[in-house]
Order: sequence, then structure tokens, then C-alpha cells
Amino acid sequence: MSTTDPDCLFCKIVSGEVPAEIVRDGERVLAFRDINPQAPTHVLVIPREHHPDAVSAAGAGTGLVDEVVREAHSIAEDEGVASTGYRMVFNTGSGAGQTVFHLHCHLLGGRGLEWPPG
Ligand code: D5M
Repeated sequence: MSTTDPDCLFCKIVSGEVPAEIVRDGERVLAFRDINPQAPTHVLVIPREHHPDAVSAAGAGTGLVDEVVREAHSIAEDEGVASTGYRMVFNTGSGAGQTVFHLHCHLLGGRGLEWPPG
């Protein structure tokens, strides 16, 4: 199975073809600042491998979703938002607002976060 999709925007960020403000550059996981931040801290954490969403990656049994979540928490600590609380969001499906079909965790923090989300 191919682990990259030549048409995928986030695969292009992984390869360096599209620039991004990289926060973490790990062996299996990459994190970069969202181009349209919705909070003072808004980082996207993604696997280097292409998986369309969190469910498909979890189903592949690679441990990647675990790694993405652990990396997001570690970044929240570094950004100083872990102690006050932060949000991890995996939009799954276009009806939920997913626009890029490469698994990504939105890490949001640094402001009050309302519930329910919009
Ligand atoms: O989230 C997809 C997110 O990806 C959305 O918040 C904008 C962000 N985005 C789109 N293009 C870029 C680039 N080039 N750099 C950084 N961030 C980007 P979704 O959950 O699919 O709606």
C-alpha cells in the first residue's frame, strides 16, 4: 500500500513541496502551525504516512493515532497550554468539516474553548 498520495496537501508538507511552520519533525509524526489559526495555539499533528482519517489509521494497527495524540500533548506542554486545558479535534468526514483527507489532529489552546463546538 502506498503511504503517500501525490495529490494530498499534507503529503506535500511532509515532503517539503509545500512550506509550513514546522513545530515538530519526528520520525513518524510531523506537526506544524495551522495556516488559519482558531486559537493562540493551533497546531496540526499528522503522521508522515498518508491515512485519510483517524479511523483508517487506527484500523491499520500502526499505533500512529497513539503517537499523534502523545505528540499533541507534548506540544501542548511546550506551548504552555497543557495545565489550563486544551482541545484535540479529529474532524472526520466532510459533514464534520474535514477538508484535508490526511489524518490530522487539531491541537487548540490558549483561550477559553466553548462547548458544544460549532
Ligand atoms: O482541517 C484542515 C486544516 O488545514 C484547516 O484548519 C486549515 C489547515 N491548512 C490548510 N492548508 C494549510 C497549509 N498549507 N499549512 C497549514 N495549515 C493548512 P480540517 O479538519 O480538514 O478542516
